[in-house]
Amino acid sequence: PAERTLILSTWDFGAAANAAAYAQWKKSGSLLDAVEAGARIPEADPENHSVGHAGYPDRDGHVTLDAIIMDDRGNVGAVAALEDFAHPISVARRVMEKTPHTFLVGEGAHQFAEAEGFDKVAMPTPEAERAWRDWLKTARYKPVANSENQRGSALDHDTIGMLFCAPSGQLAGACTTSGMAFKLRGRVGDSPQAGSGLFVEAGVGAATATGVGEEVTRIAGSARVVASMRAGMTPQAACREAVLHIARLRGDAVRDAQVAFLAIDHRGRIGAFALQPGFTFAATDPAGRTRIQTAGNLKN
Ligand code: SD4
Repeated sequence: PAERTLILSTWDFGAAANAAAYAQWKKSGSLLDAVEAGARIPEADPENHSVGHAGYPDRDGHVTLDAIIMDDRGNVGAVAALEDFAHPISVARRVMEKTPHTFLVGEGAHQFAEAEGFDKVAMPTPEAERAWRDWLKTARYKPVANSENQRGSALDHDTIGMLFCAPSGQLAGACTTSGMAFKLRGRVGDSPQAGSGLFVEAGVGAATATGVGEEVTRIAGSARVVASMRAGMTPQAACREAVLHIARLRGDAVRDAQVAFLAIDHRGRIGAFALQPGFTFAATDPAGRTRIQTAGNLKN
C-alpha cells in the first residue's frame, strides 16, 4: 500500500501533540479521543504563548481562548472567547456531546464550562502579563509571520490544528488557539469556525489553517481546501490553490502576512502550503513515527 499519514499537525510543536494523540488512539481507538488528547498538550504548555492558558492576552489583558473539534459524521463542537478554563478543546467537545448546539461563545461558554465542572486556571501567566505590559508601551498591532517558531516574540500567534485519518479512512480534527496576541477584545479568528480553521468530510478529507485568521475566514479556507479535494485535487494542490486565492484576492494586504493550510485526504495523502516561508508541520505515520516537514510557499 502507498505510504500514508495518520496524524498531521501544525508547527514543530505538533510533534508532542501527535505523540499524545497516537498513544490515545492506540488505547481507545477513538479519533475524537485522539485529537482531543493531542490538542491538550500545547494547551497545557507554559511555553506556548498562543495556545491555552499561557497564551497572550487581548488588548485589555484578558486571555480568551478559541477551539473546535469535528469528525466526519457531522459531529462538531466549538467555543470562542472562553476565559479562565485550561482546556477549551475539552469544553468544545462537551458542547458537541451535551448540547443541541455546535458553538458557544463568551459568557455563555464560560457558564457552560463552569456547570460541567471543567478545571479553571489563572490567566494570564506572569510571563504573558509581562509581555502584555511591554506591548502596552507602544500598543502597536502588527502580526509577525511565523512567530510560532520564535518563542518569546511579542506577537506570538500559534495555533495547533490537528488532522487524523485512520487506516479505515475515518477522519477527525481539532484546532485550538489563544488567537492573535493583543487582539481587540471580542475578536474571534478563523480557528473555532467550522469551515475556516477546520473542516472534515467523510470520503473526502480534512483541512486546517494557521496564521492571520481574518485572511482565512474571508475565504472559508478549510472548507475551500476540502471542496477542492472533493473535486479531485490532491491535498497539496488544494492547499496551494487556497493560498493563491488569498494572495490574488488580497494583494498587498497580505504581502507580509502568514497564512498556511494543512490537508489530508481519506487515503492518508497530505498537503501543506503557505503564503510565506517558514511554515513547518508534524506528520506521524501509522507506525507512530513522526517527521517535521517544511511546507511549500508562494515566495520560492
Ligand atoms: C487566529 N489563526 O486566531 C489564529 C492564529 C494562528 O498561528 O493560527 N496563529 O487568527
